[in-house]
Amino acid sequence: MITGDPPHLDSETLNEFRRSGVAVVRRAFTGWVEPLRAALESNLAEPGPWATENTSAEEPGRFFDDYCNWNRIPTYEDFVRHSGAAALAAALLGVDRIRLFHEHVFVKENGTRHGTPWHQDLPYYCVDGRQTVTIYLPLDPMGRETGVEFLVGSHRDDRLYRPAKFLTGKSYPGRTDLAPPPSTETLDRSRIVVHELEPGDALVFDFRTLHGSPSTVIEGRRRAFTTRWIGADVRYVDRGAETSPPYPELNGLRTGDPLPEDLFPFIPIQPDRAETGARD
Ligand SMILES: O=C(O)CCC(=O)C(=O)O
Repeated sequence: MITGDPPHLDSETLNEFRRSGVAVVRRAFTGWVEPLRAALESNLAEPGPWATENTSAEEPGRFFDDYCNWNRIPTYEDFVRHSGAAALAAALLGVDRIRLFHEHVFVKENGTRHGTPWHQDLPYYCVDGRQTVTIYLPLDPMGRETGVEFLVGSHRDDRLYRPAKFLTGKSYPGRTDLAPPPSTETLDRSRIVVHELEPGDALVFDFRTLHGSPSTVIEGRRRAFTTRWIGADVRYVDRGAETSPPYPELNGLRTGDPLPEDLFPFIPIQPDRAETGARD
């Protein structure tokens, strides 16, 4: 197990996260890059039940994503419990108690030009609430051409867009309650930000922040390990349609119900140097 100080969150980064809905904590998890790369190889060798992958002969390269494997891949669980990610998430949200929603990995191999559609994470999920943050940990360098783009401040725009499948770009069935997301062409370019990232940096963003990535050809590999974190205000929501992750175990819950702790554990927060404060 890797130990060490939890990542330091300075007040500038915290304010940036609150204002923009996205920020970067540099070199937050550098010591975890090699162990997570190795764990991801085992995940690729043995995908979970929800993994998706492009198999179309017309599309070059390989796009792979998978989630909800943290309790079967020991390094993923170690990261969740012992990396200080929980403390970082709690500090970003200004909460005392933090729980894991799930982890999610993305792999684009050499030659892939599979973009990620503009989306917010929240409408994919069977949860709702304001205390949400993803910690996105690149396992390869990510330049501006291949990085994740964000619409700054969109977490505060008070609108959610219809989710689309990452693999096909097609809308989730039955989600006519929401309008389709805007395209790059229709977005206000002055609000788009993309951060260059090194392996081990932590890109942190709100589940409501609009983001996507371009279909630039990948040179080498582009791997990322993400963990999604939620505070106590986050509850189950019945979206009346397929969600991602699907969580069939939650069938029977009703909107507003608390989430079961065995699936979404509270993670004890280690003493931390982060500067925290109540979230507005
Ligand atoms: O890596 C990407 O291109 C997309 C990642 C993403 O959409 C996410 O983590 O929510």
